[in-house]
Amino acid sequence: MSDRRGALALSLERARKGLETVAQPSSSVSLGVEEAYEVQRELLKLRTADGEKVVGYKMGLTSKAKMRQMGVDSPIMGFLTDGMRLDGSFSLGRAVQPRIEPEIAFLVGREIAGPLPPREALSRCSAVCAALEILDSRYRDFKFKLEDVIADNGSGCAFALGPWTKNPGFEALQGLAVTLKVDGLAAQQGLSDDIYGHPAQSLSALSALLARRGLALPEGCVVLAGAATQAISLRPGLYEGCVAGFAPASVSVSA
Ligand code: 0L1
Ligand code: MG
Repeated sequence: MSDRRGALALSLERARKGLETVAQPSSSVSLGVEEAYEVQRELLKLRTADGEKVVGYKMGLTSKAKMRQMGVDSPIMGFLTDGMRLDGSFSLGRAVQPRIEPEIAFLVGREIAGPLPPREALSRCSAVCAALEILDSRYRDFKFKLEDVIADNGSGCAFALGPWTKNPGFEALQGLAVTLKVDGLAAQQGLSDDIYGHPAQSLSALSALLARRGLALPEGCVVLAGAATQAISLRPGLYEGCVAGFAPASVSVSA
């Protein structure tokens, strides 16, 4: 591990724990995407040394709008730990500038050692559910370049899952309405196709990103496929991530 990667990971982890923001690495060094993923890996080492366990992966920048904004044409990945999983509630005191977005999640039923095409990757998932992701950038004003946000684990903070439903297959996951509700009212609306064309396409891209680093998705692993709408700022209230045909994921947010 280079001192630089370790130092960047440590400053991001201290910022997360101390609820502070730090300067974007790109403001002083040129990292590049691969080195940014190495910083992310160092960050994960710090989290696992603290007792957290990896339970899955998240895909980010999966919508055309977010990709255009960042000037990229493919999504990014980050890790999910057991410490990030919510059991129905979230306190705003856990984050600096949290945002929330509705997603679709997969449960891997048989190892996905990529790169696998979308239908094949999806066929290895035993279950699907509606999900919510809470983002929290460790950079001031949520401003970053691509390598900054990769190093910062794709702004990952927390996630909530709805009840798992047996994987209904590729066609059944196409064109589904995805809604973010706040206190029962629709705040954002999109389609499952807004997740990189199809959520299974995002799963396939994740399998390729991991394979490039010698990693696979093990049985039991959770995958957040990506957001179908913009993320909105988090305030106290009841949030529901709804996907047509699935039971919602919900989180009650307190001050
Ligand atoms: O999950 C995501 O799409 C987040 C990717 C990073 C960019 C952001 O924080 O919006
Ligand atoms: Mg997300």
